[in-house]
Order: sequence, then structure tokens, then C-alpha cells
Amino acid sequence: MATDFTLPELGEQIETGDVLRVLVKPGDTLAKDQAVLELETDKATIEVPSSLAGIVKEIKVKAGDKVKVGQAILSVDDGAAAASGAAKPAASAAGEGGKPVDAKSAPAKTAAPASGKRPALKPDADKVPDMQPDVQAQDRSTQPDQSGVKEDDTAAETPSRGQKVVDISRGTRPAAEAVSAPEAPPAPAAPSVRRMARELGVEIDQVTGTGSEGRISIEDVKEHAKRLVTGAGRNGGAAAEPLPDFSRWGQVERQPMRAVRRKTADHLSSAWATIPHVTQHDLADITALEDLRKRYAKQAEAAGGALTVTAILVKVVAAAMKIFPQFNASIDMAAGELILKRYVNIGVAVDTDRGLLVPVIRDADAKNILQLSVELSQLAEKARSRKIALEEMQGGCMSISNLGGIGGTSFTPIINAPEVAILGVSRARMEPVYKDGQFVPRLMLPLSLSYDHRVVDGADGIRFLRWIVEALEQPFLLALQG
Ligand code: CAO
Repeated sequence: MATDFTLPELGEQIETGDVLRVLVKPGDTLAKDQAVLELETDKATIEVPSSLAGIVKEIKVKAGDKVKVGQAILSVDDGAAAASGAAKPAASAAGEGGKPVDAKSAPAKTAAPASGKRPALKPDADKVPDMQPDVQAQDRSTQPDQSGVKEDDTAAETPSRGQKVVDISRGTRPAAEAVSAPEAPPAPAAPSVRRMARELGVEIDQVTGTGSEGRISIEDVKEHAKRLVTGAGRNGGAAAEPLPDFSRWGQVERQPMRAVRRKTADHLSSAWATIPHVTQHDLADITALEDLRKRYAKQAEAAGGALTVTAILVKVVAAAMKIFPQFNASIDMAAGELILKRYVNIGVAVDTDRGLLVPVIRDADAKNILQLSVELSQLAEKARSRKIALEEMQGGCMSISNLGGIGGTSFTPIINAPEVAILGVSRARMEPVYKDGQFVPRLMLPLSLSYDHRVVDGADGIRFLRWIVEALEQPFLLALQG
């Protein structure tokens, strides 16, 4: 009998994706957990594993299609699947018959099937420790293991491409390492409440539940949505003007925006419209630092990293955030509260062929520059090769955007909300600097700090930036105060 395989839950807040490739064709014998689709979502490329086994009868989507959670992807005749598919997919997040286990009721983050196994499509960066240096262990040790959820043991035995619970990358991820992955506890909410949150575009994890043990009700979700609307004034209430007919002036071509581009556009317009930005510029004399960087470059190389100015800046910015905690905050206008973070995670903007991605280095303050240079190289490579997981791009406290490898003298970076500041870096160049009565050639690095003026006053903004400049000019300051 032919059964439809529908697109299962992809993770919190992800409802759609663009089909990059269909990995099977009619007539193929499909095994349970075999990857059937390569999908690009807002931030990551994932492979979608099948919960069905059998003979592929019909493919219902094609490359370039936009598909939604719950949409039929292909149909499978399970009558011929005795060998590989006879067993019920009890350990899969997708239910029998290929239907996601109540896709609405079981968002990836929260759904742990009765077997205690993780649901199918949870993008979980913390499950990618194999790509990380030793520091990752230290990293994880700072995070509570709240999940108690384990990976599919079967997958651990036979880690074939299709069996990964979440295949953000297209490589294999040893499930044995994934077993130790910590996971945040699910927000306590009924399926109908989750559905409502999704429809309203509300992140269920952000909602405060008023029920017993923090259970979230529909009213809580509505209240949260109301606060978002009245408090944040999303997009400043300004509607875009209608576009003219450009073809009146010449030939034009319309191209669909890719998922990452759409997400970037939404995110940045919202940040630009809702955050009162101020940008301050300064110059750091990195002549001495450049000598040090060159002297120790081999050590970083031997460790598998690159001792670049960005890696050094991650360390400096992390140290500065500890000294100026108002930069390690988020603002909750609706509640009239500042949220101060006791961890320091730094996002680094990476230019990829899919667009801008911002992987996050966790607990950057606790890592040395060598460790950071290795981690940054790995994360940038993963971002560029589409192997980065969604969660590796979440939880940032402040971001760094270094365009200096390309050029430029200064720019005004847009804050990566809900963070409150971002450091832009332009191209270092030799400049004549007046020193001790004469002009001397010095290597000057232009820095541009944008901050949320609701949270940071101008005087604090320049103190923070000055501290960064001084730490770059006198690295001893890092050891002394950082
Ligand atoms: N000034 C002068 N030279 C710089 C520099 C700077 N600010 N930043 C980097 N460079 C140099 C590096 O030293 C390196 O030179 P060598 O090859 O001689 O060693 C070269 O430029 C390339 O550096 P890199 O880009 O490989 O390494 P990085 O760690 O400095 O940067 C990363 C890593 C990921 C930040 C960078 O590759 C990148 O993607 N930058 C773009 C970020 C972006 O798109 N921001 C915009 C966001 S808002 O629209």
C-alpha cells in the first residue's frame, strides 16, 4: 500500500525550507532513516531522513520547491519492504505511516518518543563535538545536561548517511559523541498551545507559563504576542512602498530569494527598525600585535587554526564584556527588564556563498587565543561547507564582523538582535602617526562599534571601545584585567 512521507518537524520556529536536491527517485528501495531530501532552511542545510521503508512510488517535490512541515514529499509502497522496513519505526520521531508524531505537538526540541529517543530533525549543534578541539569538553562542562535524551543506539552501530537523527551536515556524525549532548528542557505546553505559538510567530521557549510548574497556556501565548506587538513595535510600523514596474526602463529578471537571504533580510530589518543604533569608530595601533601574531602563527597552525586578527578580537571582546557587563545583555521592553548574561558567547559573521552566517563561539572568555583560533577556523569552515548546525549559530551575546580581509575603512554594522552590540572591523593599513615629535608608520586597525542606545550610554560605548583598542595595543592588559 502506498503511504505518503510528509515533511516532519524541523525544529523550533522552522516551518519551511527550500528543496536543494531530491536524493531518491521512483523505483528506489528506501530504507528507514535513509536521507530523501536535502533542504535549505533559514540557517542551515539539512538532510531529511525517511521514517518509511519500501519502494519509492512517486516524488511529489522537486529542487527549488518551497516545502512546508506536514507536506507530502513522496509516496512509498511498503508492501515490498519486508526486509528493511518490516519493523515498526518505533524509535523514529515520525510515527507509523510516515506521519510525523503529531508534527504540531512534537516540535523537535521537545518531542522525545516513548523510547526516550531524540526526535528526527532536531538541529543540535551541541551534538557536533567531533569537530571541536579539546576546549569543547570544557565548554560542555559549563552547561547543564538537562536532556536525559539519548541518540538512537542503532545509529551508533551503523552510522550510515541516512541514519543520522539530524543531518545538518552532509557528513557523518559519530552518534557515540552525540550521546553526551546536553539539551535544554522542553517548554511545558500542550500541542495546541505550541501550534498557536507557531501560528503567531512566538517562540514557545520565550513564553512565561502561568500554569502549575510553569505550564504554558494559550492565554500565556496570546499575552506574550500582545507584548511583543505593543512593546517592540516590530518593523517600526512602516510598510514598504509598492515597487514600480522596472521593466518600463529595461529588461529585468526576478529571482527567488534563498532562505538565508530572506531570514537575513527579516532579521536585519527588524533590528534596524527597533533598535536605536549608535556607531562609534576608533583606530587601534596593532603594529606590535602584528609582530606577535606572526611570531605565534605556527603554533596556531600546528593546532589546526589560524592566528588571525578575528581570533584575537574574539578573546579581547569577550574580556571586555566581563568588564562592561551592560554589553552582555538583552533588553525586554515589554517586561521593562534588562537580561544580564553570566556567560560570554561571541558570534562571528562569516561570508559564505549562501550569504551571511554567524556561528557562535561558546564561553569565549574561558578559552585561550589558540583554542579560539582553532574553533573559529572550524566554525567558519563548517559555515562555508554547509555543515553548520542551527544551534551553533544561536545563543550569541555579542558579534564581531570583520570585513578587513576584503577592505574598507569603516562601516556601521547592524546589531544582531537580541544582542546589544556588534564590533565591525575594517582593513588594517599602514598610516603615518604623529608620535614623540615625528610621524612614524604604524599599522592601524579601524574598529566600528554599534550599540543599542537603550542599553548603552555613549560614554560607556566609548569606554568599552577604548578598552578594546588598549588591549590590542597592550596585550598585557588582557592578562591583567581580562
Ligand atoms: N585587516 C587587514 N587584514 C585582514 C583583516 C583586517 N581587519 N582581517 C583579515 N585580514 C587578512 C588576514 O590576516 C588574512 O591575511 P593572510 O592571508 O595574509 O594571512 C586574510 O585577510 C584573510 O583572512 P580570513 O578572512 O581568512 O581570516 P579572519 O579570521 O581574519 O576572518 C572571517 C575570518 C570568518 C571573519 C572572514 O573570513 C569573513 O568571512 N569575513 C566576512 C564577514 C562578513 O561578511 N561580515 C559582514 C557582516 S554584515 O553585512
